[in-house]
Amino acid sequence: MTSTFYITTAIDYPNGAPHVGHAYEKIAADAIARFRRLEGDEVRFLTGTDEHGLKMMQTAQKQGLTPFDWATKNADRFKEMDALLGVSYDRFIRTTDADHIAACQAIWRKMKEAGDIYLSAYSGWYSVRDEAYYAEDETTVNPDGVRLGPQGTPVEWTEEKSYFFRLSAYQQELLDWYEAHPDFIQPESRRNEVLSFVRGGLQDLSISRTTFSWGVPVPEDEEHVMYVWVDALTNYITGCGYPDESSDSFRKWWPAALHVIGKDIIRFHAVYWPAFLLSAGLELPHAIFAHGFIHNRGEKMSKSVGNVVDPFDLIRAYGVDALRYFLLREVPFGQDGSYSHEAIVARTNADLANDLGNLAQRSLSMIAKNLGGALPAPGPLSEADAEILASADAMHDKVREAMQGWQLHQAIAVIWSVVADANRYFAASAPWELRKTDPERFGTVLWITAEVIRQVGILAQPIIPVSAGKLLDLLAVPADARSFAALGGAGRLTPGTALPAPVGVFPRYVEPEAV
Ligand code: ME8
Repeated sequence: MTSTFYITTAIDYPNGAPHVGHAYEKIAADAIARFRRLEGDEVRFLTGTDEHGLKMMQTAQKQGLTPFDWATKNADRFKEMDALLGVSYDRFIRTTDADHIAACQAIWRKMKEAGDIYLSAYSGWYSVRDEAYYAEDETTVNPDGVRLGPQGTPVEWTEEKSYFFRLSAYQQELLDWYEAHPDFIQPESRRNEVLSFVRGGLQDLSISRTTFSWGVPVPEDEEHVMYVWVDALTNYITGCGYPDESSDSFRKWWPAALHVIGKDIIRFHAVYWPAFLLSAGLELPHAIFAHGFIHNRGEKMSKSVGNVVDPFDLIRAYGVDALRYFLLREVPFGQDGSYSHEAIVARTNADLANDLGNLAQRSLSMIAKNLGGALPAPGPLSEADAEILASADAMHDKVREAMQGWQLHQAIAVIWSVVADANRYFAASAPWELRKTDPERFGTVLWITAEVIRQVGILAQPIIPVSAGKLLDLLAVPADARSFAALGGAGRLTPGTALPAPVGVFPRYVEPEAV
């Protein structure tokens, strides 16, 4: 029986070009989406851009563009990045899309009907220059007695009409939900962080603004636009058919199986979002996974430091699959990780070019040269043959287990440990000697090696889709025999199959000056 799996990423602020952190999240969500498709699930994968808010408006003004044109220009860059990375989304949502505006207004009305939205006043230290409110402890008083915000601009005590969401009413319901659904917030460290925040008490949330207009108008009170997070979070339900709750699409996909987000926005997703959904009478997503941050050589990336890594540069320098492999293998999913040229070169050359690439190249060339390119038939299996075949057959269960906790790096480790075993098996079997001394064993060793590579290729598709596809092409695995259903004994390579001439699939990275 196939099940449905609806996965989403955060929607990025298109207030500039994408950086490697944006790329990382999309790659990870894409790997999970591809994994579930290969497991046989029906998958819907949503990503997009979060286009409203004061900052978007301000930057657009500086560029001499309308906010919408500025957002479009950058949203196009995000789409271009996704296309290059092979991000297999089903919809790229923009929060300026007409159906999204309708969805935001619909959920707002539901929350209002539930008695959870009320008009009051928002007060705080307001900087006209920054167009932002600051908390008392973010301000300082200078020697002239002028109070300044964190950017050094003067602030005044200001009160503004604002709609509030009765978040305080949801404290217990949220805590009960977290307790009843221990996997709702992952990883564990983030769950604990959210639990202690909510236990500390929740204050009502200001959810509208009157100081700027670049946002979704509040229904029946167009002086206000919605707080950008009400608008942004709602994308997850717009993306599957809301507000038409009785539509086939909404009933099929909602609640989402997984929201993949970064650790900095866990509170919005694990506290505000479920409270909005509860208020609107909608079901809650099954899980929220917060990944860590990618740093540049251990340092936080920031525009002012000038160390922001451009994903387009990385793709050009290393290739898409090397980048995908590196980020997913090197960074334990849920923890912070670091990017450096040396680390990506080391991974690419060791794991991809040497371990998997050479094994494929050596074994397939032997078949091409000595057996006319036809897959040999295995003879009786030795203990070593049976052992490596059993390890290959056992990968699927282990990978699946790792993926139950979204441990992508662990899933890759399982596959590459079999690659390492296969290399040892190949070296110990010394097929280059068997060729003359024992042709039957020669065929057996090559068939076994090819069969292990087939299973590695199938399982590696979510991680390195293009190269894994090429590897399976070299083994003449038909398109309909590449899903996980063909793993293990179900899809063994057929002796006698004519293989295409082997070509290298995983190029070694060579420093440009060394070429
Ligand atoms: O937060 N490493 O947008 P955003 C890894 N629009 N991930 C990173 C990162 C880094 N260095 N920097 C950012 C927003 N991210 C909102 C989301 S969702 C309804 C609205 C992640 O463009 C970040 O954690 O600032 C978030 O998940 C995503 O990139 C978009 O960040």
